[in-house]
Amino acid sequence: MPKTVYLGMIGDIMHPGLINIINEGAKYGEVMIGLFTDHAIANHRRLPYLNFEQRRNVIENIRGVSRVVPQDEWSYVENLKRYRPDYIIHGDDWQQGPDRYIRDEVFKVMAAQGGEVIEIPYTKGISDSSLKDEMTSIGVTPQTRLSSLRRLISAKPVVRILESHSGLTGLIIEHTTVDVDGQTREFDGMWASSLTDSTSKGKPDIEAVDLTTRLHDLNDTLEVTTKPVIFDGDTGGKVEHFGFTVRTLERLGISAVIIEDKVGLKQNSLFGTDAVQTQDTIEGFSAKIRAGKDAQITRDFMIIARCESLIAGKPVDDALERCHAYVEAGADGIMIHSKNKSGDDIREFCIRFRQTDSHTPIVAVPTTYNQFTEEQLAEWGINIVIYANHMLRSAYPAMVECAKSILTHSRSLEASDKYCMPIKEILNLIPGTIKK
Ligand code: SPV
Ligand code: MG
Repeated sequence: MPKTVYLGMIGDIMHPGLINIINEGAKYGEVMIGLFTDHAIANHRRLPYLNFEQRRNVIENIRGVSRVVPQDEWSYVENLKRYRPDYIIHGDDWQQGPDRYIRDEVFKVMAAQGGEVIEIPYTKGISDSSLKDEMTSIGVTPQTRLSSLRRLISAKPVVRILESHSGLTGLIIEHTTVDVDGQTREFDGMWASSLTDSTSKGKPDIEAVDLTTRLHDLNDTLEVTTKPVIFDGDTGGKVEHFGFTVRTLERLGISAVIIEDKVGLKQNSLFGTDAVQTQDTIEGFSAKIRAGKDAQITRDFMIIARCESLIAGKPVDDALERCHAYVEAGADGIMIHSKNKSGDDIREFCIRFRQTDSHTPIVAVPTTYNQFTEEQLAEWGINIVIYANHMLRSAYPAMVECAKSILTHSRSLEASDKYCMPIKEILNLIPGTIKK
């Protein structure tokens, strides 16, 4: 019986370091690749450019690989117990950094099963993630970006989206990471908010900034980012126009549009019943959803129906009736909105919605009920959490304070020290800035 050698990998981008480790493994026996699924990767790294089947197809055809099996967790334990390999091979880079605990687990399981761990020197300067950084700087195709939202929804317990209204906020969302409990966290994508698109132009959020203008500006964000975008489509306009909107968004590589079931002059939902919030009929809004679905070209684009019943002061029953009807009409997801601070109405809605619909993605915008964590919202059945306006709301007070400080002191010394980033930092902020 030939010995088996287990090698876990993401296998997104082939490079000499991976070929080296496969060749090293083949010296000990038949190499079994534990290929990480999107689910295994989603909470630890960015999703691979290639999906699982594409990666499997590439890896299976590499000389020295005998078998490819899915590894569905970041931890190796389950697969090592299932396949009981004689060896596991890994680069020695896991001795340091957040994945150290993974190594400890592997040593324990292999020792218990009478197997052996082989560590080989890490190929310096080349890794999947450093190559990915390079690729990020090259960009992304519209189709890859578009389809990434659906992949994220199926791979992650909750997809985390932050509002962007400029290339700069797009860059913040693209690159900001924090380490929490050994895991790297980042945002999964961007929300093109009608509120912040309008506000950043000094205009009210009443569909006064037209689609062409918003898309023109969104292009700045698309040029410097690779993550998926969910577009706030307001009411979606007239039924006859909505199909054109869908096609335009698809062409740009936008992953989803959210349209709300309101008619007449749209006013921001967070006014609640202080403003006139008139909802469309179920039939009328369903016809708009159908018109969008009929116009759609790709399989991956999502039309998400936003229900404003709770905003308009109606009961959860009304929201449930509408959302089920919208799904029936073809909506790929629903967004339930509320300005209630307790979150009780959203929680009740989600739990009751999930009793009869276990799979349609639910989107929530917890602006007022912001005491709940993403994990708690996911427990209610929510799949996508949108932080809908926080980039603009945090920047504005800082700018006002800076302006006041300059006026007060008749100079910028105080403002620079207190409210401004160093000049050196802003000069180096944007990738591609050339230094002499
Ligand atoms: C937006 O961000 O424009 C939204 C969400 O539509 S809300 O402002 O809460 O209505
Ligand atoms: Mg809006």
